[in-house]
Amino acid sequence: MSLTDLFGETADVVPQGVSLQRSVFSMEEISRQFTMIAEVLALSPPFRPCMRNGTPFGHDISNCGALGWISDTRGYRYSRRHPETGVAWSPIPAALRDAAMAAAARAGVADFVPDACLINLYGPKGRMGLHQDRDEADLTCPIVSFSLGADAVFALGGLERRDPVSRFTLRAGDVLVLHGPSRLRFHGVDRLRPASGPRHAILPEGGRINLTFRRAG
Ligand SMILES: O=C(O)CCC(=O)C(=O)O
Repeated sequence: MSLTDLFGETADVVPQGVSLQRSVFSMEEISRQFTMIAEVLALSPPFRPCMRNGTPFGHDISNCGALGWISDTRGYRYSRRHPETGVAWSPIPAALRDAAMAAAARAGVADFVPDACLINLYGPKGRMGLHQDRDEADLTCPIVSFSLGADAVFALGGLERRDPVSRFTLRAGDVLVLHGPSRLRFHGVDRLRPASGPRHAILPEGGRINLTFRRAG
């Protein structure tokens, strides 16, 4: 049985620790979120990270919050400063932080206070390989992820890379929380449906913005 089936109508059989919250944000709220993100990006401009072997990522990122996730030839890690400007990240806008805390609470996690928000800026051909989020100090804190812009085909696996992967669509306004026994599930983005979803000047050619809130420190 795939998560597409599971998430279709029968939310009671979604794996423990996976909370898919559909259409949490209206188009007006998404538009306000785009504005907040644009303000963050004016202070913490998008940059293209690379893997440890020097291969550049396929998309730009930035961050807000006390800590920001970066990747370069020294590996994956959190940093207090933008790797190119050397300036501290701007704070997580209060409305976004509150929305992330509310999403965690709906998933059953009452005390989540994010100190890091990774901003993934996918172009129309954006994707992200299957991976685990494990650079955070406390891996018991949830991951709260907002989808904005184009639809994405999201891949969710198990706790081992070789575990079966289920795929389902994340649309603008959807929120996904991974917590508890699902906190370390492998996950990734197979592809976008670039013609879908709301557009914004942040991504003039279309694409998707993902905000991933974490407790990093
Ligand atoms: O774009 C997404 O929905 C997933 C992002 C993600 O997995 C990550 O930033 O670690």
